[in-house]
This record gives sequence, structure tokens and C-alpha cells, in this order.
Amino acid sequence: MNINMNINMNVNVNKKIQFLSSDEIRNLFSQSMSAMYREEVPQYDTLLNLVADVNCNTLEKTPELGRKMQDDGEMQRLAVERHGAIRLGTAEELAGMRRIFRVMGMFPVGYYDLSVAGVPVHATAFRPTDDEALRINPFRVFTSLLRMELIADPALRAQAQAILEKRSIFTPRALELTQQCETEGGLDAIRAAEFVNEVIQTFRWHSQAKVSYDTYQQLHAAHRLVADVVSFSGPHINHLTPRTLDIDAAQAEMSRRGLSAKDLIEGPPRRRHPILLRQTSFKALEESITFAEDGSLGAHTARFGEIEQRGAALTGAGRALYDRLLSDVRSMENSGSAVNSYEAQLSAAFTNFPDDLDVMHDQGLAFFEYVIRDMDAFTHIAGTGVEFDLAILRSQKIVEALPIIYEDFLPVSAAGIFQSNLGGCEQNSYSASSAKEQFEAALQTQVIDEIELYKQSQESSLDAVRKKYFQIQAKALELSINPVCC
Ligand code: OOG
Ligand code: NI
Repeated sequence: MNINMNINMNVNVNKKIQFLSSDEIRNLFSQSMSAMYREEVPQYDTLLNLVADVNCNTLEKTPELGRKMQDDGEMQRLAVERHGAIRLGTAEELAGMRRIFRVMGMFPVGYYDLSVAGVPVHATAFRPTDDEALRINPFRVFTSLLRMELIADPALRAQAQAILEKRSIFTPRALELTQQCETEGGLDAIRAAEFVNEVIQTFRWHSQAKVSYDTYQQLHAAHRLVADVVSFSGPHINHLTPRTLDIDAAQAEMSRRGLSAKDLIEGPPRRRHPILLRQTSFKALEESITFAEDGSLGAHTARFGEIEQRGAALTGAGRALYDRLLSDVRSMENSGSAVNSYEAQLSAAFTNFPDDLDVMHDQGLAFFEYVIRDMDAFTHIAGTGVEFDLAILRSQKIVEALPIIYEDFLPVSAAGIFQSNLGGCEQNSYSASSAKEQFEAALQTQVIDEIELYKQSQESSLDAVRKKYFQIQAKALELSINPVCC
């Protein structure tokens, strides 16, 4: 794709230099990544078409959903919405990635410890954080860092460390342009296009492993993921996930179109009012690779396809309820049950999670954005001088509370996706404790608390409604004191 063609010339004027906004650079980046992955993995194209068809059907069948999404400004982001995932090897790589994502307005949000699920990594998600940036393009990258200390054999650990220390995953020009953006405060359109072109090189697939067949086998025996991270010259993007409006329909359609879908949809069950995140994937491709030293041939599984449906962001209390219900089902599942019964158990357990927006709101289970739906009635009530009362305004449908979309990930689901795509059934868990501080030291900053972001977003929408109310009230009061004379 010629990305120059896609540059929107709507640039921000910053003193004398015209910089592209970070939102525009992220937009370019997500388009370029999608184009590259489409070429690399033809099944991704099938997946995109499938999701577009399912979304189209869903909107046709449920026009009220379309209207709602249109009103909330969510429709425009649906077609471009993706998340991707990469796996890094060293602290230096993670810190470099943080600087690069920052140019695109993507910041580390949340900490995910996957060691408890038998995956020797911890992670964060780089994503935009403010409401406007999310509306433009919410592109996110789930970024894992290998936990070297979880490689049990000290000799293999030292070898893996030495291999990783020798590689450099960024192009020199990508680093130069990042530095330039940091010192000058932005990148102009030409530099931004160059930056994106350089950055996507880091995410490319390389079929030549950098290690010998024997080393690959040893790394693989430690954990499939160790082999995936250490054996190649860079952190190939391992999936790009579009967002569907009906994941059950998408799951059924996957098998119909010849994609081998994983058995279970991860996350909460189907509900009238979706919460958090439901995800499914097709299994990783077996790809041929060549090994270093003798050029012998082998196969590696890493890249796969995934689809997700997003619902409401939950408060701390809502999330605790979700985690408890899910773990109830998971412990029942250990008694060895089939897919059907898993789904039945999941639905049964989640009858304890209210599926009514007012109840979810009033019990403080989810986050909401407040919007004025009936401006005339709002102006009228405010003008009468009664005190601002959100409950009354909501009960009269003058103000509506819309669930805020969950923009993050779920560790149990992520572990399920990792497991099914690593192709193995290794279910061992590491007894290591979560290591957030160590992760943040590698990142060279703290991760942002996602709950705090949703809370701020809810509060600022309420502040805006309240402010409007007081403005109208003040104006009405002024008019009653100083009536406009005819
Ligand atoms: C990442 C798996 C996690 C998700 O959607 O939860 C993930 C990986 O396999 O590297 O992408
Ligand atoms: Ni994913």
C-alpha cells in the first residue's frame, strides 16, 4: 500500500512546523499493519470479510443498535477497529516500544500476569487513553514481555539472554524519527509516513530463524512461547483482531468459511447487554521456517486470527463479580465437561450478573457516559430552578446513561487464546508471583490504571451535563431578575 496516499492533510498547526497529530499517525499505522498482515496471512482477509458481513447483517436485523452506535459516534470507529499482539524478549525492547507507541498516542494501560496460566510472560496494552482519540481509532497492541527467570534451566536461560541481547528489533531510522518527535514535539506528514513505514518493519514475519535446529528444540521444550520470542529477529505481529457486533454468528461463520475456530468463546456468556470482552480465534498456522547454521527446514506455529465483541467496562465491583462467576465455572469445568455443558454452566453462573442497564448502573457494576437525550425537557426542568437530580432526569429519559465500551483485555481470556494458539495442551502454571514492579522497571514508567480511566470518563460526562444544567439555570435566573424588555 502506498501510505502517502492515505495521509489526511488535515494537519495541526504547531508554530511554524506542521505536525501530523498522534491520532493521524496511529490511523496510518493501523492501516499499514492491516495491509501488511493481509498480505502475510491470507486467512486474515477472509476474517475481515466475514466480520464485515456479520456486522452488516447484525445492523440490518437490529436497526436500534445502529442508531445507538451512530449517536454515540461509535459507528465510525467500528470499521477500523483492531487490536494486535506482539511478544518481546528484553527490557530494552519494551522501553523502546513504549517510546515508539507514544508517537502514535498509545500508552501502556493495565498489567496482565499470565504466569498463573502457564504462560511465562507478563504484559500491558498500548492504547489511546482519551475519549476523542478512542473515537478516532482505538488501535491497541497487547504487548508481552518474556519472563526470563521462568526458564528453569540456567544454561538455557543464559543462552536465550545472550541471543536476545544481540538482536536489535527497531530500524535505526525508526529510532531516529522517534527521537526527533520527542525533541521537536511532533512529525510532519512526510516524516510521519516514513516513521510508520519504518516501524512496521519491526512487526514483519521472518521465516528464517536466527537459531539452529537444536537450539530451537531446546527453547521449544522450555515453552513454545520461549521459542517464538527468542528464535527470530523480531517480534512478528501474531494476530490482528477486528471487532464484531455478534460473536456467536461470527463463530458459526468461521467454520462455514473453512477457518478452524477454537472450541470455546472466551469471556462472559451471550447477554442482552454485553459486558467486557468475548473472543474467539482460529488456530495458529503451521509455517515453514529455515534454521540458522545448516538452513534445514522446520515448522513453527505462531500466527493466528481472532475476532472479538466488546461490551461495557465494569467497575471494580462489577469486575470482582465477573471474576468470581468465571472462576466458579472454571472450577466446575475441571471435573471434565464438554463444550455444551461449559456454555450451559457459564450461562447458569452469569444469571447472577444483572442484565439490565438500570440495575447495572444503580448497583455500580458498570461505567456509563451520560448524554442529554431531550434538550427541550432538560432546558425546561433546569429553567424551573429545581436542584440537579440525575436519578429524576434518567427516570424521565431526559438524560441517558450509555455503557462505556471496555477498551482493555482479560487475563483469563488472553491465557486461553495463548494456549489454544500455541497448539499445546500444556496447562502447567508457574508458581511465580506477579511482578508488576519488575515490568514497570523494564517499561521505565508505571502502567496506567484502566479503572481510573473509565472512572474519569464517566465523571467528565456527568460534569458536562451538570455544567449545562447550571448554565441554563443561571441564564433563567438572570432573565427573571433582568427581564428582557420588548
Ligand atoms: C496475546 C494473546 C492475548 C488477547 O486478545 O487477549 C490477546 C498473544 O498470543 O501474544 O491478544
Ligand atoms: Ni488478541
